[in-house]
Amino acid sequence: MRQLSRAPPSAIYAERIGNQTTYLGATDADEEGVFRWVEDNSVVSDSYTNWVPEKPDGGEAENCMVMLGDAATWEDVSCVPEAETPMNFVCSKPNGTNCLMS
Ligand SMILES: [Ca+2]
Repeated sequence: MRQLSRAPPSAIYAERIGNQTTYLGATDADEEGVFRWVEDNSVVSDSYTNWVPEKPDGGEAENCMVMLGDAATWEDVSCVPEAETPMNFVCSKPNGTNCLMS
């Protein structure tokens, strides 16, 4: 998953994902209220953040961080998307390699 250490290049995200809500790869499932990147378990608030004001606020029912396509801000949502609205995701990879999913 894509770990953000700075503001995302908005033009690239806008081109690739448009206006769709996208899973960024951070969760507070292990410790409520402390979002960590799945890539290396580092705490999100130790780097760049862009939460919607008053977010995250979903408690134990919302443990996955998403970026809202229209504003590139973040919210906490359920990690189990509804079947009719599958979740998009962003990942990064070195040139010449495949993007691994787990
Ligand atoms: Ca939570």
